[in-house]
Amino acid sequence: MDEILNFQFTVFTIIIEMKQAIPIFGITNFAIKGVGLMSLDESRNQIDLAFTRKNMRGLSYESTFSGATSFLRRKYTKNLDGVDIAITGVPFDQAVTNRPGARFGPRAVREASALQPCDPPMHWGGYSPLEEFNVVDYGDLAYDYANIKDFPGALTEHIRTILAAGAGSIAIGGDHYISFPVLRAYAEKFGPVSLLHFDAHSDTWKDDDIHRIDHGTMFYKAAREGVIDTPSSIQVGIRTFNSDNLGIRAITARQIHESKPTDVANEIRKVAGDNPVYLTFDIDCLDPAFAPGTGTPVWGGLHSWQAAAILRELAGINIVGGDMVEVSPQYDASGATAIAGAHVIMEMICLWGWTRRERH
Ligand SMILES: [Mn+2]
Repeated sequence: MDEILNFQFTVFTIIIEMKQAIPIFGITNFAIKGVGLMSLDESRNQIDLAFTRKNMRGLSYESTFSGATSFLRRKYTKNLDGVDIAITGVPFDQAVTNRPGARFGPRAVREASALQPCDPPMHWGGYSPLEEFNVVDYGDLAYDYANIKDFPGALTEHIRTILAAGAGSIAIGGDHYISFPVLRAYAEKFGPVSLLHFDAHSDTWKDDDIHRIDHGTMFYKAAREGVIDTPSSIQVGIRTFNSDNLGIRAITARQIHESKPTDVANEIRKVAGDNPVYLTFDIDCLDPAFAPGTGTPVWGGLHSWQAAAILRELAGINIVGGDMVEVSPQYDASGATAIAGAHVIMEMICLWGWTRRERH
């Protein structure tokens, strides 16, 4: 057995040396270092880092298919001391207009994320936010499923607690209504934020009943309540008609298909300026071919490479928090939707960390 392993290590070392000599396909020496022999060694022993991890930082070499599935194998904790980003699940889907199931989203996305924490993310030039920042899994929001009227207040308080500790939050939905109670907490701290909204739908349908809990009208309410600043907000990937979008700039999916990711990112930067940006990503922004597991799919959407490239091109934007919503695992036969959602959140972590790294 040892001989076989030694042989494999020798071959592996030669491959590493070759790649170091010829840095092709964007493979950098730094990235290769991250998948060296040590990771194979550690993968034999690491297990359940979600609760055995001693440190909030660091990659994970735990076998992707085993162990407790916190988001990106981060430490599960309710202690926010020194935390930079708290990932939190919001398993709520009582606001949907069509297919339910997003309450199971946080679990599916945590499981899907087990593929990602063994390397620094690709296309960030060796930058490794999981090693530079304290990112934890703060667990899920607790709420009374049969007392829906109490849900918004419970979620606002949950996020308020995270922000008061000096951390940023990234919520895993849940349906898209969850963004509204989250935004209320952000507005308390930052004032009206610029909403950077990836979605097939505008979610700004007129609805003057503040007590209605609806995942298609909450940004109308957020605008009316003044928790988002509409002139500096922008929507990306829209492909459903809305005659009154409250003056919010929208880049349609077709416009994205007919332009380059860099141009889309530049337009977003121009609209958002240096304002605090809250990034909300409805997974149905992606085409149903890439994200079938969602409640209200619409054809003609973004390819996952387009979303990945646009997000990467936004490096340096003043992001203060975010969410990824509407993953509904029972319509996600291949698991692709949850995988896409986990990648979106990794990019949000990169964006958040990149901004702190550049500015502080
Ligand atoms: Mn949507």
